[in-house]
Amino acid sequence: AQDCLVSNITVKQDFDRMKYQGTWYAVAKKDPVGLFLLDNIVTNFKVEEDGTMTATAIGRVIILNNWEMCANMFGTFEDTEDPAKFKMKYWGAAAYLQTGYDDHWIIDTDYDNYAIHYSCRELDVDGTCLDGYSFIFSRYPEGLRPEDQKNVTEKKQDICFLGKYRRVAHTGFCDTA
Ligand code: DAO
Repeated sequence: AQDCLVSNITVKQDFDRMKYQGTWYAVAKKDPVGLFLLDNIVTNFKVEEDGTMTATAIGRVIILNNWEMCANMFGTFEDTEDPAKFKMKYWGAAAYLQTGYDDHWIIDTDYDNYAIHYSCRELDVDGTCLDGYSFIFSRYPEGLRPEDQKNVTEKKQDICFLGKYRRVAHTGFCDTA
């Protein structure tokens, strides 16, 4: 949407939550106000037996004045009339981690390589997004395939976040084992 109205943003057509399951590595992120997940962000989506989509996420965070840790986060997704637009309730494994209730839109994905997520937390009076965040996910921690980059850049522009992303590093900081 070149007018940047949130109501004009288009999402993935006929989003298939079954094919979206599994591991996604955040390779870039546009941060919201009150940034939480810093880097080493890995999510795992699942469809439960009743059809509900759920996710776990891990990532490096800094909480309570410079305490660096890996946050284990959980999310459950409420369906809306659009199959690619969800409401996400999220919380942490520990009480001092962030909780929230955000929009969770899948702007585009090919299920096998890349996904573009979008969440606007606060609408401006003119209908544009005043505070939002977005993850660019890849099935590979090394990043996007070169052939997916053009499309991802176009989608960043469509959601009016082009130029607002930072790279999300995967250094092994939150790797278990
Ligand atoms: O990092 O600044 C931020 C905002 C993101 C908050 C969302 C946290 C966790 C969500 C759980 C699962 C799915 C992606």
